[in-house]
Amino acid sequence: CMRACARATPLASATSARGGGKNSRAGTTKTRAMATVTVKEVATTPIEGQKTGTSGLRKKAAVFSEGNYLANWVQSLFSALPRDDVEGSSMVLGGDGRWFNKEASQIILKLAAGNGVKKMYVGRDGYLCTPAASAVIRAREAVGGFIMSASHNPGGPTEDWGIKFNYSSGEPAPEKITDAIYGFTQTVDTLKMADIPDVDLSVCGVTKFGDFEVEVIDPVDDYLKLLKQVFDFDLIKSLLTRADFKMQFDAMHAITGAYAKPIFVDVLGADANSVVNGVPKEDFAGGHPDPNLTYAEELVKVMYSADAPDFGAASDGDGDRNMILGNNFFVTPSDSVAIIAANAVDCIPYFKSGLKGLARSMPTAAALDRVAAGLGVECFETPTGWKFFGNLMDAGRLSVCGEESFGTGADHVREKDGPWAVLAWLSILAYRNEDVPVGGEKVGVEQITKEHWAKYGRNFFSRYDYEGCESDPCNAMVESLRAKAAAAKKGDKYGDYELDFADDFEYTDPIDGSVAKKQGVRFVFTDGSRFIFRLSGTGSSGATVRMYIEQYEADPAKQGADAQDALAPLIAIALETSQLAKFTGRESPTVIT
Ligand code: G16
Repeated sequence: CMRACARATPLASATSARGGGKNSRAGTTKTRAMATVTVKEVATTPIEGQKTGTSGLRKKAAVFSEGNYLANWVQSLFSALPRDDVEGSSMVLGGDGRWFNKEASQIILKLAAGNGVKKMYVGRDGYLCTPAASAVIRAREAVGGFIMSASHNPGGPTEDWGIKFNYSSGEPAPEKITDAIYGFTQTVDTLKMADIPDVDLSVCGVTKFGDFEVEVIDPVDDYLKLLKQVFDFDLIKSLLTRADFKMQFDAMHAITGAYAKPIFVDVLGADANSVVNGVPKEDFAGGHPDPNLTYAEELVKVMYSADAPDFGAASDGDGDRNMILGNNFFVTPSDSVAIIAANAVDCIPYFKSGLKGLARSMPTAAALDRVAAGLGVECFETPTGWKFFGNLMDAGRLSVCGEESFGTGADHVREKDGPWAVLAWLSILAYRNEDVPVGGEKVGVEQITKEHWAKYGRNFFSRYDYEGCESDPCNAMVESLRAKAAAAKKGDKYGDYELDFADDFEYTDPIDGSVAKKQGVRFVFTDGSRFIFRLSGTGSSGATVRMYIEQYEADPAKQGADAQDALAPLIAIALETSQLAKFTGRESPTVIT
């Protein structure tokens, strides 16, 4: 579907100015000639608070769509990147299809052209799920890419919007870049906007403006090609086409709707009804596209019914998170990554020569560490945020990693990958059921998980989220926890638990030596049990407190307990130590995982 459309904008004859430059009012412009595309220098003024969080900049959509809010950040990004990286480069643009992405795409394209980018690859309709964006950056050898998404946060004019930049290996920009962007947002005074018309993003093809070109690409192609290299599609197809196997994938009206039918149904032969909520909507149909037990309630209801499918999965707004369910059974993300890692070499061709290493974020339960020990490979404990895995992958020391926040992935891309996690589980199920005749006793998600616990032990885990709190009392609570951790001593008693150590997690990147401080206050006990508190870095307003609880159980007779029951004493201790109710006024969490 190539539509070559060469439209060279005429050279502007002069570098005329109408009040542009440093001290001029926002909104006035001056033009200057640049190759064959005219670049306007639009005056702007810095906007407060454009600091990147755990994953990009996230704010209310109304904030982003107002004035130069987005343009200021994007211009600051171009100013922060080395000139040689930007000039003449290729970049990628896509997003989760939420409200304002269409307008934002046009703003970003004009700024890209104005700042010297030569070529932009854009997913059709502005669509690219986050892992696909990472795949496209790598496949097209782009210098980086923009992902327009506030991830699992709701979308629409009154909800959230977000943007992040991934660098040339396809990974979220490291903090040294995001810090530099923030620096420029505090002084930005000029936007370099190419004077080009809006580009039709609804049709694949190339549009040229002088030296600058925009190529609209199919959002699925590069990514699907990569997934076919990673997995044994014939093996997965043998499972999905069995008459006695049923799956349900819930795209939550978000971006994986654009991927689920082409991949699961069209290529892998799943029944068309196995994809639900599969059409991406700008407001996610009013839903909260966060695949957890609270927000993916439609899927949870089906998977906990009498007639439940064998396998259930959901993904989030931008397709990087995943939730895995079996028939009346939930797999915690911490267990999920451990089980995938334990089975990867047998079931997934990409890993057939072995795993280089494993990694999890600090609050993620340590089930993965036990698999790493069993396999004899390194296991890294990083701060929350996928960006911390990238260096390890680039250095060839990490194959599979995951986070308790429903993120699972591998080094085929540099993002967590929802569809990949689903295909990984389907690969394990297909492998385990290869010799089971149709109508026979199939091996299910629950059996695979329980066998894993029996072999490695079970790391009971739960996370409590207190969403939409006021920021100041939450900050005060974290400060008080820091003080308590600093004063705590090895051997201190917390109920039946004996303290091993307490600290505020700090990470030194083993590859580049960069240090990330204040990444979560943790109290770790001598039996490996832990509780951890940190504030979310992905909200768009207010504060969200996350409390993480973990306890190891080696005895198979006790592994079947409900996690909330098994963890109740430690939860009570964590709530008491933190004085959470007193600080936040909250008696109960908004989400329990
Ligand atoms: C982002 C990051 C993840 C992180 C998650 C939760 O995910 O990419 O690495 O674990 O946020 O972060 P926080 O606890 O700070 O809210 P996503 O899916 O929102 O991009």
